[in-house]
Amino acid sequence: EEKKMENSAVYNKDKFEESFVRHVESDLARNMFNCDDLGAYQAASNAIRDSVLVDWANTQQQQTIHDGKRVYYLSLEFLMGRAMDNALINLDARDQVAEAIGNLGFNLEDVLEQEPDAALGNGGLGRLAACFVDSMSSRNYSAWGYGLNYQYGIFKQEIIDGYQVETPDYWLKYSNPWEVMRSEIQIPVDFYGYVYEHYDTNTGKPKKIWQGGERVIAVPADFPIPGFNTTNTNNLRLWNAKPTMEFDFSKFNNGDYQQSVAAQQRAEALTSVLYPNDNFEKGKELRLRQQYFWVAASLHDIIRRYKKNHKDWDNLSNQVAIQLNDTHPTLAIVELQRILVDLEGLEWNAAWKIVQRVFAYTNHTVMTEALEKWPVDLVGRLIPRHLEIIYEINYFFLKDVEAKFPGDRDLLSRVSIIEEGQVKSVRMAYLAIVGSHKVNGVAELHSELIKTTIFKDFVKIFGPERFTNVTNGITPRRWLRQANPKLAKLISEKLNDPKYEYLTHLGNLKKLENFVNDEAFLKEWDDIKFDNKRKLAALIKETTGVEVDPNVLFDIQVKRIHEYKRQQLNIFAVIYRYLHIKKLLAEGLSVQEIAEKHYIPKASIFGGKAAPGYYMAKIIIHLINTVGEVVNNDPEIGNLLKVVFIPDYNVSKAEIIIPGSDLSNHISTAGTEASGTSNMKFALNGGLIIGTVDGANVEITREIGEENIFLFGNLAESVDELRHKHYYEGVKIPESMQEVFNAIDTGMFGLPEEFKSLLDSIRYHSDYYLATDDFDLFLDAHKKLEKMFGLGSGDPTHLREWVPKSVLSVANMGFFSSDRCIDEYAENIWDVEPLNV
Ligand code: 26W
Repeated sequence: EEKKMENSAVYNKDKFEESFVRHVESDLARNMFNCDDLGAYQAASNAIRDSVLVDWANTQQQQTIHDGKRVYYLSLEFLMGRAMDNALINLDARDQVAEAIGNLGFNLEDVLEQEPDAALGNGGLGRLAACFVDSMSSRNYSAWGYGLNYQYGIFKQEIIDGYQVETPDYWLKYSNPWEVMRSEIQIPVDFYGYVYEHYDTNTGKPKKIWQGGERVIAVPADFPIPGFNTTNTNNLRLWNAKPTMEFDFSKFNNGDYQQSVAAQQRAEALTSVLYPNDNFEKGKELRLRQQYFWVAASLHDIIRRYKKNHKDWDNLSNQVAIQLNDTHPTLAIVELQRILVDLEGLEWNAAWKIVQRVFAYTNHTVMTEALEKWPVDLVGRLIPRHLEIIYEINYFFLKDVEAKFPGDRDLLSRVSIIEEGQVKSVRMAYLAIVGSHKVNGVAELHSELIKTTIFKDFVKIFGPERFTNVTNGITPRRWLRQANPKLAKLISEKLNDPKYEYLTHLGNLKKLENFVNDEAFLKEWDDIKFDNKRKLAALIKETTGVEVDPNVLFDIQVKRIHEYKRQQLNIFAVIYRYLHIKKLLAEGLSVQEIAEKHYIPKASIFGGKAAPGYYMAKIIIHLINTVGEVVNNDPEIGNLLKVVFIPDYNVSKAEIIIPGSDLSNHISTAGTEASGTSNMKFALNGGLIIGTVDGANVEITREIGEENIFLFGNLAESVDELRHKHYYEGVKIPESMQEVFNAIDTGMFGLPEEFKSLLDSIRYHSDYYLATDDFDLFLDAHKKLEKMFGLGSGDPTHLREWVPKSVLSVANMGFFSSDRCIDEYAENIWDVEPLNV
């Protein structure tokens, strides 16, 4: 502890101020008199980074000396959000730095606001990877993340006239103090070209040689990942694509210098943009190029590190565990086989056994439109040798299947890694399963579903042992301490835990149950919620212009817009509510009477991005906005109902929105949401959930108790039958929903044609996501829960019925820490233990 104070500027105000000024003067080349908040952010970040880098260097050195097994988490997305506040929290230096920054004439909150989000991800999968790197550092594992350093993150969303408009997110407008460029590391990655056979005089055998046609250089940007309450600091390595210095001399000699330079410049385009699709596969060549570039560079790096101390390839899986975050990095399996066979001269079978022991694959979706398939032609052109290896892997695999299940031609064609369809393609999920020793789903229900549906045949072939479950988790450092400092503090006081150790032992939250009858405590708890709602109301006012009263029920749905997540169900219910409030008003009831007897005042709050090419999702956004336009401008309705769409939902906004929720919606069609992770974030912040029996909602219910969550809707096991019924007997629209459709069709919310295809997908195209089957159940669940809410803060019903549920939710969320989740991966999949540096 004392040493900490001596060594590091972040624990010593005077030293921090000195360091800050030095960074202003020498890094920014400014002086304190013209240093604005942005300058202060950069100088402060640099000063904090200096401390992080000391821990980082020590950690890496210790890990190298120890020479134990390392974990490599390959993810095409890391949705990190802001780094500065997180670093201060994990270093336990926030108070000191806040004071030092104050002494220098700045306000920490304002300074933190300057940092752009690192939004290098789409949604759940990317944010999960970010929570995981936090937990891997905090739990003292030796683990690296590998990804791409996109110059453009997920697009920024503006809402113009009620429509989503995308603008580029050039997040590196100012230099990024949190990245360390490693220009000295330059890894060549080849594309295209051809394969030839060469007689190897050493072995007397023929050997395959791949002669690449185009070369790009991979240069890493490293992001230190400090753990909480430990000096363990891992590395997140994100690759940049750079041109080679090797010019095309034939072009050059032909006087085509311009073109030669232009071709070079294209290299940088490789890592320029994150693909904005979530749960939808669109086989674009540049995307496959990104995947191979990233995988080849990462494996080269991993193998280079291994070779420094090791010669025996059989030992590779004792030193290296590689986790594939979905199928996006599946080519790593092929690349490692190529390295071992073609470059290191191992025999095929020996190499393949090593490969299988090294890799494990996490599946995040059962939706078939999201499963990656790459046309054989494209793969063969881009990476010709890899296509040959894929064919060979498939050949040996199918041979084994044939030996195990002789004569089952149907089975062979069902499980073949190559799909013989209209466009012959590589099925990446099958390749990932065949090349891994473990495959996991991300919540119990999901892990069961993949075994009985999309991967059923593989359970038969490899046995159930290859398949396992690791229920997702979230980091309580960001999602409680950082997002909700007041609640985190109250908890630390109640648990008698001034050092916030519960943030790494989240099961300790259980002790909050002791206070569930303590009225003063409940009041304190509710006051914090009210305060968070005020902050959220301010964000709403600032981003939409709409004023919402923090006393009303905040009913929130924020997540990517997708038909399966059913924002349409939610907005239909809002319209239904509006129509019925209007009826009561027309009958002469006052707003007050309606609030007391029929519909409690509430604000329906939405947010989330639609993939730019997802037509239906964009219609849903438009409908939410036009409903808001009508409702919010209705002079009769007072605060009974407000409808807002917060533009550009991202990690930083989530940190404000989630703590301010009374109720959040996780209402996917049963069986479609693999896990969900925002459900965990909301519950950990004392919001109640209305949800379907889907994904992690099931386990959340088990942990917090079914009286503390509002579940509704048809179960996953009924979905097939209901779809079948819709298809053969037609869709039955419930009366309640018909009222809503009539209102839309008569133009209450703008031109009905604009919403026609959304309504038609339900009434004429089989209602695939079962909105009609769950609508009345959804309305019923609302009726039930609204009684319990009472009339918000101060109301005795509210304090007696609602707030205790909020406390009990938080008290029982310990299981959903990503620390637990990472420990499970470590024990059951990676076979690694923490290393105390
Ligand atoms: C190839 C296009 C594409 C892009 C992204 C396909 C699939 C994806 C992701 C796997 C989608 C995703 O983010 N899935 C979410 O993963 C979360 C973390 O496990 C789960 O909590 C969500 O339920 C799941 O939708």
